[in-house]
Amino acid sequence: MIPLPAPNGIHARFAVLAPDVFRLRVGRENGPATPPSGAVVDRPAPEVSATVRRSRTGIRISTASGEFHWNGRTCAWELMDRRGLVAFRSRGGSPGFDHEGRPGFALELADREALFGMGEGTGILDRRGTVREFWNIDVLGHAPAIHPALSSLYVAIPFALSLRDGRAAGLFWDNPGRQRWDLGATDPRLWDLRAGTGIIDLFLILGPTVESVVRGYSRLTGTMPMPPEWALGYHQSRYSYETQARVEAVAREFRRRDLPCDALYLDIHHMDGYRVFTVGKGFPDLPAMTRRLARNGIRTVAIVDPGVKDDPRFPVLRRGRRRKAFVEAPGGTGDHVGRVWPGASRFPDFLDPAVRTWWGDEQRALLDQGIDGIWNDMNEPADFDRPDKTLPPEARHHTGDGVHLHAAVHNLYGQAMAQASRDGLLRHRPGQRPFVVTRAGYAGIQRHAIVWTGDTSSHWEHLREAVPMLLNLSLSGVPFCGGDVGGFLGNASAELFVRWLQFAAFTPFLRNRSTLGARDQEPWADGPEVEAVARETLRLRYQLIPYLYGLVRQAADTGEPVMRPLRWHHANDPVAVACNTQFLVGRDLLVAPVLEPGCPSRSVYLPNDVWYEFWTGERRVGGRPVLADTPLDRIPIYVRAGGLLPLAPVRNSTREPDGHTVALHLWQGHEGSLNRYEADGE
Ligand code: NBV
Repeated sequence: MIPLPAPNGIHARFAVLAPDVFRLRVGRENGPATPPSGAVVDRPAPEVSATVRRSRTGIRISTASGEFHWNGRTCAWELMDRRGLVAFRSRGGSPGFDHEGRPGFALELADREALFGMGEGTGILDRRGTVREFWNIDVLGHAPAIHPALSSLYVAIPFALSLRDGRAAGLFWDNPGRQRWDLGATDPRLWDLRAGTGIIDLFLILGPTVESVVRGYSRLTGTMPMPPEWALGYHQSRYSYETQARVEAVAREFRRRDLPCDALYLDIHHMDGYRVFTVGKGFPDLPAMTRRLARNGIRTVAIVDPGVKDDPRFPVLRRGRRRKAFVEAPGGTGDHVGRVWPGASRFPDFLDPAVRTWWGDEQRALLDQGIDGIWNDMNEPADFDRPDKTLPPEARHHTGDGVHLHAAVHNLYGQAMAQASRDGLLRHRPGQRPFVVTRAGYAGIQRHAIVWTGDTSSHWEHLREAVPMLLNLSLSGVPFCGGDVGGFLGNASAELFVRWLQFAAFTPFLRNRSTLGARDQEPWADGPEVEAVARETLRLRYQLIPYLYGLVRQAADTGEPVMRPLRWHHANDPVAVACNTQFLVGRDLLVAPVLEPGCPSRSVYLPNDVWYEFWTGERRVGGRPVLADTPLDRIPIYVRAGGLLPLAPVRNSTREPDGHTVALHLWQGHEGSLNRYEADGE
């Protein structure tokens, strides 16, 4: 790294990681460092040529793609692209440290600059004008309707994609402690970034396109591994299918009604008194159940929560204690004992690589009974008894590189748990792609798990918010994401359920879910009319799997997400930038879900191109809104002229092999291309 001149007491360095990717590190001389987060995947840096010029006041470092200026007296800095246009410019005496040594800095916001990404969050696509905290929390029913000032959810990804005058740039502050970004909420011209601990460690990416920034960020933090193909199927879950008999009855119903379904989920009631990795009396023969489901093409996924019941007779607890596997209480006075579903519980210290291995091996108890995938919940981690609902800030983690206090590494806990789950599956199911779903995560979570967006409520507002939420997650390096169909808490009306399912059919992770005490929400629960619409929707989803699978392959190769904001492919269309209610699936499919009750039609903005209405084949010239009819069985979808859609034939619900026929639908236009990917699915 290149040392930067700095005032006394400040230690600043800069690195050129690629002509358009830079790293700026600013700490206090002898101050505590940020614990390594593991977010940035180490790759041998290619030889990058940069010119360094020093002056009396500072330093200029330039590459073929941009130039960085640093003032050694004030620590002011700016990053410009190759045309000399500013991507980021600091404001005031920043970066710096407050009187308690907490790092922070501020950036100027340009007129009409928009800010995207930042992982999971409520609100609209452009986050400018809001406050975002990065601090994973367990929050029930997450939307402004319930929490007007909600600024944190389960996943923290301190990465923003800024868009000014059509030019994109990215900023990632790698610090897994608490961060607070005021994105022009207090002063509309200022983006203020503060952290509770650690140092300033920024990764800066020059675009100029949204695509190049997301690819650059994905190179830094890694791309998702290929999931098994069944991850793209329809999944059914509820809190809880409490007995084996009920699970088997649900599976039979799917097959009897010829409805596709690839996975059923076991929520916490499958355990013996919520003891992790155990199976309770309600499931007298789990291996026989998973075998029967498998014969019908249905996988079984089990929930795994981190809290280990503090029961001295519980073998998992005993083995964990023998290994000193649990997070320590403040001051190192024994293990921290908190309270989650099992009652008093200890928390595995997933930041310790040896604990991750142990946990991954404990998973064998489930795998041996035919469980196909792992679903990590409560891994923020949630701790019911504490006022802040998580581990004490001074609880102690033993990481690979020493002891760290919880406050400094909080956002890594869920990520490390997902890593333990995935690595364990890789070890114990060699040759099969692991299937792991997580609720919590940090930058880079895509390397370990699929992200689902937690406990929404069955409200129209939450359906509406799901569109920008999944798009921003997708822009934050997490292409494989989805939310509970129908919303989790409360009862979805039949109409809300249908509209949610129609939307989710175009999101990578498609799982229907409802909560304890809510009414049934399987596709047949609302009678034959809704069941028929659900069947058609699911069949369309299964027809699209070859297209989606190709997009997932692309995401695994480059980080380009499956779901993309209109802006992604229509950079010069000013209306497309701000669109919160539509999205693209790949380049060729535009989806305009119905997000309001009782709507016989909705307005759809077609970006500047030529489009075909999917259902009727009608040709439409874009650059203007059109009115789409939206009877209950219709979701407006458009295909770009030149689009190539590989569609699987409508298969029966067990997805039996059909000779691998795929029909290629060509939508007449100037040019098109297709990434076609096939594998055995495993
Ligand atoms: O395990 C129970 C639920 C689960 O169904 C849900 O998906 C999680 O997000 N879990 C939260 C615990 C709390 C439910 C009120």
